[in-house]
Amino acid sequence: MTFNPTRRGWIGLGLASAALLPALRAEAQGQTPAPVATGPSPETLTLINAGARDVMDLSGTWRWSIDPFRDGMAGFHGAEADLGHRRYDDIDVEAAMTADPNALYEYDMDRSPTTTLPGSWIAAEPELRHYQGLMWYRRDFDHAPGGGRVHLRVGAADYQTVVYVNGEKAGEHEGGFVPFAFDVTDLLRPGRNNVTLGVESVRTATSVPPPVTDWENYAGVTREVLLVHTPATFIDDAWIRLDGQGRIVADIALNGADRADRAVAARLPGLNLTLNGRTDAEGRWRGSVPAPRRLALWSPETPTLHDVVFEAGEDRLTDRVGLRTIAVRGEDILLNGRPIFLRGICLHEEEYGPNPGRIITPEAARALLTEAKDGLNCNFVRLAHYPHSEVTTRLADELGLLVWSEIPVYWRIDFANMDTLGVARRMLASNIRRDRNRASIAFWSVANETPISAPRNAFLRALIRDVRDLDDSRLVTAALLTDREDVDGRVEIRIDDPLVADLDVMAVNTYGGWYSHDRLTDLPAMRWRSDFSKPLIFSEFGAGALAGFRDSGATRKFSEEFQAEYYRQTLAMADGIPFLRGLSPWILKDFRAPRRQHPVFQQGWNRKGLTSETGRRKQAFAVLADYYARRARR
Ligand code: GCB
Repeated sequence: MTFNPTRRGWIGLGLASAALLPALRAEAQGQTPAPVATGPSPETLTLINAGARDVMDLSGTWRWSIDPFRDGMAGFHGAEADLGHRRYDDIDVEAAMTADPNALYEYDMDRSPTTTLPGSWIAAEPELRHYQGLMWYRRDFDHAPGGGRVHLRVGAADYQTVVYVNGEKAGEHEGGFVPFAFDVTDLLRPGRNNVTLGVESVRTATSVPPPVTDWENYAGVTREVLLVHTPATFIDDAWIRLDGQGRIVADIALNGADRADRAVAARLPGLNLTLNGRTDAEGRWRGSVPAPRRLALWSPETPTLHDVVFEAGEDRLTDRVGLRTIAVRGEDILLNGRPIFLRGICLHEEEYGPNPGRIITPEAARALLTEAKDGLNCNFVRLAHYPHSEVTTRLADELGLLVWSEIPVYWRIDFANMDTLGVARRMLASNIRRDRNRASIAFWSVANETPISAPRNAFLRALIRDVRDLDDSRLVTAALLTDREDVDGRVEIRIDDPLVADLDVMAVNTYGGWYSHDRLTDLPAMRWRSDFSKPLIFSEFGAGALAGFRDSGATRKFSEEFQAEYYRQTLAMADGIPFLRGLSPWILKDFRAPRRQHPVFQQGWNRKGLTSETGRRKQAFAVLADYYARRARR
């Protein structure tokens, strides 16, 4: 994996002498910009539930230095970065320049301005609002060597990150929404240490997600950075769940030199249950026991969580988990064996407020999820279009909301590119490993609105196979595109994507009456047909409205009345689809979307929220809340 900032060569032109121009142009045209970091990505650790360990939270004040020309990554003619620009060096720049008057440094991390992490830079300073490129972050911390190992874990950084500790490279990572961790034990020294993160936010045609999306690219470090202490051999991954045969099944994977043939256990003290055994040569173990007869199952109505303790030698990891089953029978989705209708809503990872920075504190997540659960009467949320914070998925467990979790395989991914597939697979695996213990997660989705083609089908099938290998206790889905035809003067919408054969549940996004010229009153008469006998979810439908813009006739797009009427008619259409088993309309709250630039109605926001960005409810909010209240009583 390499950084691949597409415009690097052109940026370099501004700095180059005339003699260098042809070479730079060739580089820019040859599509092989100098890598920011080279070599294969070291295996990142899972470090499941790292927050429950002995950690030093590095959230708070960091120094930062903008690097729009990426001089800290490479010299302007493509070779190694010059000494004077290498933000990651373990050096006191001021002392070096004082000691040697000939020395030239054009940065000084110790004297750079400060910012607060986690949080995207776009919300931190007005002049960074539209900056996409490279940013360096640096902070010091104290370390007292003890036994065991120390790992540096980044909750999420958008989009590619290179990590240095005391000037030595610890690792690099691509993908903005999943955690990664590197063992930094051998890079630490007693006393003062420093960590430097280089975060590149630009995405290319081969990235996941691609550069063009309908949401804000929240550049920077958006989740917490932790130093995690573990014993020398430790529990890297642990997973417990209820299977379809009434057994509680646990998996443990150890990391470290002594991982083979080690005694391990998973205890559920509240249930008086212990599962134990010994790891195999790779440090893995799986065990199972019959579930107790009167096991309190997790559901949206009764989100019961049980304490669990995983043990391996001196390592001990605690969690709280729900136990439940989710399955499909014919056109029904069964939760704990009973058919369920999903009363959902979509969410982006964006907190309420006029200037969100993707800072999902427990309070921010609670404000969003309680509005879904208590305000709208939801039992389900679709966390679009990428893995959201663990804070959110843990809160969904606690509040009782089923979750659709997805990776950003969105619109125009480079489906023929094996590197792109590699990025998507790693992101999917990280997301699943991070959240397999969350009872709330019912669906892993592998794609959103991806046009059918042979490479796309192969790409998505590889992802579906991965999901099934990694987690057999949940359903696989994808938000698909549909075909539409006029049959005897009536609109017929067909779901005939060949991928449905590989999915447990089919899902479609539908915007008739908003993006199409259909009259809203014609929506209920539309007929939905599928070649497959599977449950269907409306994974999106929605219409824009600017909070406070009114039109009593309900004919003007962007009026609250139009949006409310759109909801009434679309819900009437939904009621007529016999195999529909759930809805997650688009979307809880207005969200930042740079492609939405109507100067009066949008101003850079997608206005399909049922509330404004600050949480003001629009008329359609009550339409959906009432509909769900009635549905819940059926
Ligand atoms: C969609 C996309 C979503 C967009 C939405 C819209 O189908 O999946 O990301 O934001 O439509 O508002 O157009």
